[in-house]
Amino acid sequence: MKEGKIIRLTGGLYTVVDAKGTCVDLRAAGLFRHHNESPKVGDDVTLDDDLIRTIKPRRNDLVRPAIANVDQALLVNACKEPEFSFLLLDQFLLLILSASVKPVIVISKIDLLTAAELAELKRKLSYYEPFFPVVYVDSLAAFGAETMRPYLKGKTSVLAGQTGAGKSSLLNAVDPTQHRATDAISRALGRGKHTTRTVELIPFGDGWIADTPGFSSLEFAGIELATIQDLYPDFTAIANNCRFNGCTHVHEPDCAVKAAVAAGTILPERHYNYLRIREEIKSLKIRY
Ligand SMILES: Nc1nc2c(ncn2[C@@H]2O[C@H](COP(=O)(O)OP(=O)(O)OP(=O)(O)O)[C@@H](O)[C@H]2O)c(=O)[nH]1
Ligand SMILES: [Mg+2]
Ligand SMILES: [Zn+2]
Repeated sequence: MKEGKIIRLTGGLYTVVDAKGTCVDLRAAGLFRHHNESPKVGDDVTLDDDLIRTIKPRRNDLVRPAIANVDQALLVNACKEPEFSFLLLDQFLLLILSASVKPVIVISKIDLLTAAELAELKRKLSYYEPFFPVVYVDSLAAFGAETMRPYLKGKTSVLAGQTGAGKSSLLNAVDPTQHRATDAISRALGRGKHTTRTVELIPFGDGWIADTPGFSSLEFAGIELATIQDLYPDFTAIANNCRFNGCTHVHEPDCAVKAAVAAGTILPERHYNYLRIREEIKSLKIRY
């Protein structure tokens, strides 16, 4: 049995690359459908001449973007166009961490802010830096491509973010041999479509980068409310000082996290958005 890695999926056809770099386009064996699973981009698979036969166990498995076996997700958030949002950033971090994938926060389009606006954004985002890498890029001037490179070396990275955030532009900046299609956000949204339509792994040095379609909303279905406080490293760093084990930092007395919010050592928006996300997950549960 031959082995390979799925790097693209278009119209039910998988592109699989073997260790020598040879690509073949194949369908998946019917067996998968009976087991209610399907191969996805990033999967290591066995294949014969006609079909993908088995999927090797996944290290991790993201639903959106749909990809398996990545080392890290580059969470691309524009400073502007689309407008930067701390709520979106926190939702995004939670989703990636719940899939056990390491996030890298990428702030794109920094050329669209004045020096004062950028300084203010950096000041606020410095809160995240002890817990996650934060990188600033201007992909059009290829500034930031150099800052990105050390993070990409030898890794499989997936670009994730809103449509128009600048994912494909960033890929073009770090790898000038790439000419991924990009489009102005107003036009992309006006068409009601994403510029990038499929998830695709692109070889980069001795690693890979996946370009993906942007999202216009995030889904929390499948996330366990009871465990989300453990996915906030800034909260867990002090949660052992909460009075109760398993404190959710919502209504419990003598909560160290709420005390830190009041004292300003935890960013108040971070806790406020945490409460909003909890409500969102709760309302999902009721519907099911
Ligand atoms: N000013 C500025 N514009 C940028 C930058 N990066 C991307 N853009 C522009 O933003 C628009 C969207 O960029 P894309 O790279 O297509 O965005 P995307 O995230 O790949 O979008 P989807 O494929 O739809 O998910 C394009 O018009 C880009 O030229 C940047 O650093 N600065
Ligand atoms: Mg794109
Ligand atoms: Zn607490």
